[in-house]
Amino acid sequence: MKNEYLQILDQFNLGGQVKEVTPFGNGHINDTFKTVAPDGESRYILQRINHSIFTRVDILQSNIRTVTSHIRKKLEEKGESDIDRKVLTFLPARDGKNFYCDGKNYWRVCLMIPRSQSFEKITPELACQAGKAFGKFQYMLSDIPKGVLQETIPDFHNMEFRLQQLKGAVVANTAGRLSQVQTLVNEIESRAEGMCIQERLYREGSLKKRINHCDTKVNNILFDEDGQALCVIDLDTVMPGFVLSDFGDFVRTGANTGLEDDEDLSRVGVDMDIFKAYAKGYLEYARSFLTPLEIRLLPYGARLLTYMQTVRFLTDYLNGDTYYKINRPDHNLIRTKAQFKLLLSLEAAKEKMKAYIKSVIQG
Ligand code: ADP
Ligand code: GN1
Ligand code: MG
Repeated sequence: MKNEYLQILDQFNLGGQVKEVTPFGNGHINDTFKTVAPDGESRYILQRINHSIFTRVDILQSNIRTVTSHIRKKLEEKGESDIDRKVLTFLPARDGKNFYCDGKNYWRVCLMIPRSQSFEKITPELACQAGKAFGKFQYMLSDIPKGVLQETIPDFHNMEFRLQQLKGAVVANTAGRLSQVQTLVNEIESRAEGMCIQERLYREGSLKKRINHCDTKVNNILFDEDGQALCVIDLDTVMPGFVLSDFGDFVRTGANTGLEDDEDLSRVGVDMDIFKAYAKGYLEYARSFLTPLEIRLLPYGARLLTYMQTVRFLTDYLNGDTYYKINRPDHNLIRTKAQFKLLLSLEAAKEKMKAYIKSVIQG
């Protein structure tokens, strides 16, 4: 009897052989596997989509199809070489759909990008490459007409909504943890109004929505053998939203001298070299489509996404850990404290960041 994963793979038109399937990557949300052929080659990536988080798998996969074919077209128009390593290729299931449901779980398959590597640890060189890759990604998607892509997680990076969720969690106090985190709740509340600027500007008509990746971590880029960015991956959260998401979330994840769940808060702080390298790379493409207001808001974006993640981890802690995978009982509290410490460092570095962005723009 074949194992579960090989049976799932049978539902896709692979073309190549598969001997075994092994876990791959370390995300918080989906489960990723790579296939191994009898000759030892890994040709396919199999993913179990977390459908309690992505409840509309049809919308999710249709967004991904739109995004990958749009990018492919752009690369072809530009006459780029090696396109199959610069954009993901998803394989249809035997029934023609771009995912397969086994009755319980949802699965998808894409081609493994050959001779690619990904990095968990960042350097200024990689940050600059990542900035270019995410800037170019947003640029290539900037002409997708409004309404074509839907929000795969409604209000995903909407700060007002995330604060409402926290409020709900505080009132419900489901896990009985509120008294332990009251000081953090107060710190968050005192910053709340200032952190909802984008939603306000949008209502006033001075900020528009753009297509964002919404999970701009360095490990969501594949690099070639020489460390040049090849391809942006992990497209589940590509959706319309506010532009600061992709700048802010990279600074939050990449320009932290500590870990996202560091217990030693003295290690957590902002790494200005990474910030500068990412900003420089990002602006190389993004300056052509960002408005002066959006450019001015970039350092704020770093604080915003870090604040938002503090709110999200704290909400999950108060709710009794229902969203993020945890590996110890107080994992979400540790994450909350580390994010908050990073926020304090970003607040302290605000003027330096502004000055740097200005210097890049003035060239
Ligand atoms: P998640 O972060 O949800 O686990 P990803 O799509 O980011 O899922 O995949 C996890 C890791 O698997 C990536 O960081 C990358 O190292 C590797 N990976 C994913 N897709 C590919 C691909 N098509 N080719 C090569 N490596 C891949
Ligand atoms: C989740 O899938 P992963 O681990 O890259 C989350 C992000 C958070 C991140 C916190 C769909 O991302 O929004 O920023 O954890 N993704 C979703 O590290 O909620
Ligand atoms: Mg990923």
